[in-house]
Amino acid sequence: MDSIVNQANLQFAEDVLCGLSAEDKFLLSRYFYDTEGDHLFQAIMASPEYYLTDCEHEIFEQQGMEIAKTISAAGPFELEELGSGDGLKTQLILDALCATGADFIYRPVDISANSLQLLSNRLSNGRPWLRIDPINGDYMQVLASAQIQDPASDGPRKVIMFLGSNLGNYQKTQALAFLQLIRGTMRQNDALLIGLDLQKEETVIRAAYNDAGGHTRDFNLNLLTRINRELGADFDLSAFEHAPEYDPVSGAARSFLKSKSAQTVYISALDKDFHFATGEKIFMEISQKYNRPLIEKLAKGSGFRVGHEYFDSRNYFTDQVWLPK
Ligand code: AVI
Repeated sequence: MDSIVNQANLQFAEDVLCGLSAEDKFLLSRYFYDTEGDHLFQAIMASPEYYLTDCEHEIFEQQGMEIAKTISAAGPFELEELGSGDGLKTQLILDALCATGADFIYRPVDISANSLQLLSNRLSNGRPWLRIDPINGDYMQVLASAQIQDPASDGPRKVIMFLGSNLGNYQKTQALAFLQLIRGTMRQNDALLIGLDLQKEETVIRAAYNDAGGHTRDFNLNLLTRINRELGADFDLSAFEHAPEYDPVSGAARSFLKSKSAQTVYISALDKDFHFATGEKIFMEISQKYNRPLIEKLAKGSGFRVGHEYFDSRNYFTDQVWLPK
């Protein structure tokens, strides 16, 4: 590989090589989130079609007190949030926990040190009671490491939060493995608060991943821009179109970029050409939508039982408290 690849983007280069060399081309959605990708995701969340954020916000606004009572009933705890993001929803839970007199420390885990700093500042402002202890790192690695206490220790009880239907961005087997990893760090009195997007009318889901403002399209294309910039590629963005799909049988919403013509893209960091046929697709992201049997299967398969379920007024989204079986 060319000298353009430094330590930081070696993994990126390897993943792009692997994805674009596959028979069915793919890129990993975790690479969406560079600075521009973060901005575009904010724009998606603010778009009228992207109902997920509003639904979860409504659940926390309307039922935050009940959720707070449920998760704090078993005594003092650490609240560990995986992929904390901008914290707009989290603050509703934190305030509800404070109102119920819960004894807890908030530990947001995020890959971006900058986001964590902003989050800490925002949440601390006006909340002198909040004890916050951020953990900077990839949450997979953090979970696997000792930073989050191991189940054999006798540290404080913990509640892990994984919101926003982020689980849906994992393929089924990966999602199960991830939940098993979480379960492996937990003891009997711990709990998982998880947000999951539900299967619903097709048109609603299709619109959420194909907003009229074009933010989701730009979010996908931005990954090609990132490859151009960081790996010295010559993707012509105008030669690809955003082509989302939804399969109501499996509940999988998938995003693809489709090549508008037969073309060749050169990536200098890999010193390699990649050929695209007319209509050939690059699989970009899965956003799994759930139903009760799927949820039960995931919970059971990873050693949990569904303890409490909360829904928004349209039954589009659910936040659930899962307990170790
Ligand atoms: C972060 N994740 C839950 C979003 C989703 O809905 O799958 C990412 C996203 N991709 C396109 N729009 C939103």
